[in-house]
Amino acid sequence: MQLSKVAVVTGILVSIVGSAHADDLVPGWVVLTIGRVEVDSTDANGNPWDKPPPYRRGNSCDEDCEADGKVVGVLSPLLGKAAKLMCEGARDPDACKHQERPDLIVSVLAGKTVLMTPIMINSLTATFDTPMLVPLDGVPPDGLQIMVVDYDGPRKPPQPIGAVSVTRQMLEGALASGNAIAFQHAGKIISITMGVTQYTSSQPMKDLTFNVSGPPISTGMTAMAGEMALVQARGRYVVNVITKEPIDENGYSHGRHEYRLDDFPSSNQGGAIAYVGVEPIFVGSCAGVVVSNGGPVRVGINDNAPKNNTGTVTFKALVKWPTLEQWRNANTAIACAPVW
Ligand SMILES: [Ca+2]
Ligand SMILES: [Ca+2]
Repeated sequence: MQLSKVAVVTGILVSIVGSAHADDLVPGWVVLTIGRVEVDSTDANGNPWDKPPPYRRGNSCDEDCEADGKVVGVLSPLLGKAAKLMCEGARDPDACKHQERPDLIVSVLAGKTVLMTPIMINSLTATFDTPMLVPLDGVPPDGLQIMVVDYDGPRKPPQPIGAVSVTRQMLEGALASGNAIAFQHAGKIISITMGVTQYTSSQPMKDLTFNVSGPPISTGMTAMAGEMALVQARGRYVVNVITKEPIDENGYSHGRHEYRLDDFPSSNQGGAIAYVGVEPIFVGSCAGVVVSNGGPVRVGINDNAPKNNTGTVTFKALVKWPTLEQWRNANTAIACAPVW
């Protein structure tokens, strides 16, 4: 997802240097770890989660190739036929072997904030062990909504399997007792467990130099869902070997589209970028975001043919806990000021 909106943070620009810290126990913030999930093999109507072949392709087990063909076929019957054949041809024979097994994602919802696990393909049971950062003050009165869904591909709404509510009292009780929070039989969820631990932040700020002639590189840091990733960049380099036009970390808007990374089609070519897991973040001089999907933090520039580029970008990256207001606007760009 491209971040376009900037959160209205009350007058304070976030900066990395001002937020650097050592090992910290952060009172009022807990880590909710989604553990083991088991679900029924049929939906509420007694049907399998996914349709049988040929309604499938790639990792999207519920794709309807007939419908794809008909949609495109409105423009031209020949194109419609081609679209249907392409859809069927793209099928991965193993991706959807088991139509009774859903493709599981667990989402944690609080107001506008959505935190998510990775996907577990073709699973009636799955152990996620996905940590998520939750502020006790951010838990709505009726609790966090924990939703288990079957992911049916990017063009369909996720198919609900079941949902449970986790209240602040449950989180505090689990934290005090050390016992997992467990639910049985909620919708088509057979069971779901989650652990609660105190949040401690212990990742120091990372400084690194990126050579612009390579693909994105790891920073060695990992952000969990609900944590804030802050990245700033500075550099002067060349990505166009013909014109040799020097650019900086903001890239250039007249750069050619075909040289941009697939994940940054509308961001300046050559600009500094970052990924948290699979989540793309355009950095430019500085960017901050509370992430929905956790994962390793990588940095690079928006260029899919970097081999002949020359120069370097200096990055600073920090993963920490956000403010309550920032957490409540997860996945919205946070105004960020570079300090060198
Ligand atoms: Ca489905
Ligand atoms: Ca599915």
